[in-house]
Amino acid sequence: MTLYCMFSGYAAVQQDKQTSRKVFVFYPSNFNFQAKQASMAIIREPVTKGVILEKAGMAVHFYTKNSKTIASIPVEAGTSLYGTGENTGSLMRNGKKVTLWNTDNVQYKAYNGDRLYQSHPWVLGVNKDGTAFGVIADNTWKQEIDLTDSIRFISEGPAFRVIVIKGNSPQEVVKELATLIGRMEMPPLWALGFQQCRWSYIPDTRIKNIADTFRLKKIPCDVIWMDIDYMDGYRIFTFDKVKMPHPEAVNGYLHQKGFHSIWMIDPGVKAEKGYSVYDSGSKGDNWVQNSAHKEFNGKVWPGDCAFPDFTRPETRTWWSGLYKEFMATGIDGVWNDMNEPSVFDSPTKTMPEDNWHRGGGGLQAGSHLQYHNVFGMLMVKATREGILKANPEKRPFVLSRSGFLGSNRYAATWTGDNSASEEDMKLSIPMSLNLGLSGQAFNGPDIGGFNSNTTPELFGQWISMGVFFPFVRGHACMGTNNKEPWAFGTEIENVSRTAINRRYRLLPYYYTLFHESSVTGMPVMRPVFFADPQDKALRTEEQTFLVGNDLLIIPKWAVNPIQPKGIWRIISIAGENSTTDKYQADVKIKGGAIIPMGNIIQNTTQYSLDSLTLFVSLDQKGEANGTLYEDAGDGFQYKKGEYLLSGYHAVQTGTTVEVTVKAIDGNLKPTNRNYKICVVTDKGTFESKWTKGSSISVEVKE
Ligand code: MIG
Repeated sequence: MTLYCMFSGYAAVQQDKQTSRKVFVFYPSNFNFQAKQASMAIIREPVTKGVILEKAGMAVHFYTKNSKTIASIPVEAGTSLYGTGENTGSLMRNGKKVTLWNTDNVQYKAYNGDRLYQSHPWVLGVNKDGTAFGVIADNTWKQEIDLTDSIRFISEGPAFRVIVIKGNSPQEVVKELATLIGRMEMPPLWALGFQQCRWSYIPDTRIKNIADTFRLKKIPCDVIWMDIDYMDGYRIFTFDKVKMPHPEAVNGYLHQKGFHSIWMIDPGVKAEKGYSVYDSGSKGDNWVQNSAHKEFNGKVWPGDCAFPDFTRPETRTWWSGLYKEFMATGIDGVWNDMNEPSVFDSPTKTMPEDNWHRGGGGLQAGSHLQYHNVFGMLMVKATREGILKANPEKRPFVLSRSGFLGSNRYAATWTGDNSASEEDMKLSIPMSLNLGLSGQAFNGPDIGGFNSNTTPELFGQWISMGVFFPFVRGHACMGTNNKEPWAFGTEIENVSRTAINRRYRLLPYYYTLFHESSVTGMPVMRPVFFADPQDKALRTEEQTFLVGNDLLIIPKWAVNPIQPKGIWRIISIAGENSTTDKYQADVKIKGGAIIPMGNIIQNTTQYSLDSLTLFVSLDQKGEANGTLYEDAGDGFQYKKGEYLLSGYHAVQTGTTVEVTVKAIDGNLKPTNRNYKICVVTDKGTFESKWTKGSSISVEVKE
């Protein structure tokens, strides 16, 4: 590795021969290589070859000021900045300041909403000409990202390295980010369905009633969530004897009706001798310590709690082990909440900064100031390992509230405690987009809004666009009105059913996108400027969004959204006519795209590709292309080749449109399925008959 001095730092560069992506690593001159420990964000170290730094065309200035360590990257005028993780505010981040200090920010109100549950020391930049770059500040300490006139990372820790990615497009840069920090693992198919939550469905009879109502009303749903009140006095890994006497019976009931169940586990362990989790945790010396190196206690739901020191490998192993019996009750997924960690009786609402983590396995011992931001990520890493060990044949599903750059490797996320307001509904689009641009593809908001009562109008609007996010869950705070799809009267019940049906019909497309994301790191939900990074008019568009490359979602409330150039045609997915509907979002398909759609089903246990509809929208040349990924929907056989990637190609000849199907990759044999093609043209939609075989055609003539 050859190092060249520039300003106060050094850099080395990695170039990927296949693509135009390049990675530059900048070390400040006072970087302590001896103390260097494994990066928490990066799991694949860039291979630095040594290239003359001037070619980076970019400088990183390192300096200290007011005892803070700063890395500053100048930004050319006209550059659009994104990323910075979970944010309120606009999609484009220019001019913003964000604090990276994971915070239980009820209602996004404290600190002007610029300090939320997650930390991503990452900025994506799109240059004037549509080429792009990204910057990682590779440290976990409390820090600020200041984008008021350049990109500045202002950290409370020691000198840190900066990694710069350059690429021909923002897509290239986001993919390279995922190469460095890791991609999400393929989730189980059921996690892509509609999910219903409330704080809390209790007692157990209420859970059954909610599940029954979904089936009775024919509103598709895949998951029911168990919030904190199922526990015995908020003791994690226990069940209340009166309100939840038979968890295995509840899970059995849900399974039999085609639901999966997700149950909450918080990090705080009630500090009470005789409680088995506390006893076994104490025996293994597993707790975070205070500055005097004694067990730290802080109040959360159960009262005084001890907190596992997830920086210790032994503690993570102990924590993983707790899931064995828990999962054996038939639990399908785990929700880790409060893992910033949130602490009620502390002025900072979290642990003191001088609390002590002991590390191990390549991690130094260090203060909470150093490890606070990765507490949640290390927790869900251990949770994921635990549930995988408990059910080795199943793909784990973990939802985490807190996170750090790279926590997408272990868990999906939601955007925390939003409110039932139009503002928060609209905000959910740029929030989810920036999370996706920061490596966290599997995310979404509480649909309907968590805090305060939701009006029928708001719910109707929210569900109509919320079903197109990667993670689709309705949730409600204790004490608020009922927020199930049927709780707002018949009109909104029907609106919800149609919206959710649209999601279920699109599952083959979503599953294909999740597969793509797990392979390349591309987000599932994408900003509109991805359609044309050179079109500056699209850079601030945040009322609408893309799903993959080929669907454009336009909520009913969007006012003069800016649409990418080219052909975009409205489609009807589940019988709706969005052009006249008061609620259903317009869904436009790109010219040149083929979208595979399934039938309306009530949950993913009914998922079948035996009859598949291909929505075709021809480009100017009269052609279109699409793909479909399929596998068992759960388990790991796909890693051994048990999957099938199919390609669809459409051509118009005269007034005939013909689609041919071919297998592209994977060992699964294509089934002899029924296809219908549905060609969307400017003159209307033309449907073929159901046809078997690998060639389907239809006449497109009135
Ligand atoms: O202090 O478990 O964000 O989704 O319903 C509140 C109860 C604790 C916060 C989560 C919310 C959840 C609630 N939790």
